[in-house]
Amino acid sequence: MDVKALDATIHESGLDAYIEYDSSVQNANLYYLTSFLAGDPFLFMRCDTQSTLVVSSMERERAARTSSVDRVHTREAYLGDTSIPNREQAATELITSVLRANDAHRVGVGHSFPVVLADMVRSKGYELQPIAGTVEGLREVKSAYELKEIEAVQRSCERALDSALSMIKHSTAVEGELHYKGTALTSERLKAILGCSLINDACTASDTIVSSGADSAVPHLPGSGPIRSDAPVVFDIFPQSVQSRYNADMSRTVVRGEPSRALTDVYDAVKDAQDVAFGLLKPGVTGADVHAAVVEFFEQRGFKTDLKKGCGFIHSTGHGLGLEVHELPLISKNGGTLQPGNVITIEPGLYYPDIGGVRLEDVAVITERGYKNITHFEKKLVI
Ligand SMILES: [Mn+2]
Repeated sequence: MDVKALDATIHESGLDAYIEYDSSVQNANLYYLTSFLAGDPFLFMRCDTQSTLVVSSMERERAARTSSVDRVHTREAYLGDTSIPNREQAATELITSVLRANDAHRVGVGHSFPVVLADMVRSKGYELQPIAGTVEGLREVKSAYELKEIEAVQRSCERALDSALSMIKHSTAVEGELHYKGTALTSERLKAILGCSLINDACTASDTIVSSGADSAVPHLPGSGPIRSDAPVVFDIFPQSVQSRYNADMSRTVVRGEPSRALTDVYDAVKDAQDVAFGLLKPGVTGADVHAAVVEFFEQRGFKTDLKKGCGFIHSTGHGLGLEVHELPLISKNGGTLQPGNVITIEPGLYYPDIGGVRLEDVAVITERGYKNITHFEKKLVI
């Protein structure tokens, strides 16, 4: 991480310091800046090119051992033993004490700094200025460590899907529904299998999508009930490593049985659209260019999009991936310029109520000369 960019923003904005007050489980920027994971809010300050954490005395030793900051201080060192029952009031006392001790009056805050706290700190005579984009910008370019961690989660994601697909491969159709070892195969059962595999790899996944038949035509419907034969089953899995906090993301669409001709055509178009996007990936190209090429490709291939009816290609081509499942850079109408070290998904999809949905999603790393696809899982419609 090149935290100098944050120092430059502080300097250029005429600020004395930058602070965050949050839980780093909730706030990816804060975890990125500190490498300190805590469910309870703590104070981070960047001031005079030094990073400081202020935590409870109970957390001091853990913060000193695990965080990446220059200094770890305790709340008690600033507030003594005084107990302030009101949470916001206690936070305000701490923040203003730390700012006072550092002679900082004009202070930058992250975009999620609580407005209640901002009002209270301002009422004590401090100037707070929201700073959007600097830390997010740092996070766009991954280090070798981050790439390694994302790839590791991606491998776990693939192992999980492999175990779920092997159940589908060993299932038989009974009146239009898949059965595995004598009982109905459901979306819920497949999600449990995916979850178990991921837990075994010290990853967690929430909101996993396993949707079949008509449900698959609604992109983010989580899916429920029996898995249909001769119909699309869309898997979209985005696990997070418990240890590193990095995420993976992968979508596949499969059919057990006989897909309709229309579904096969949709699948081929989505697969080709993904290749169109991959063909463009290199530094200097914008996410908007990549998205526009995919939109145009679908139109030329005869797959119409109707955003009002919600059918066709109705979402963006992809997104950055890291400590959050969706982060910068965007591969959409508003996508900025790609640079080496970006980790992005390429996930075109087509959705029609009468045919079903198809989505294919891989993760690519932008390299000096082009890109590297770090998703190794096969793409095969009929299994
Ligand atoms: Mn995705």
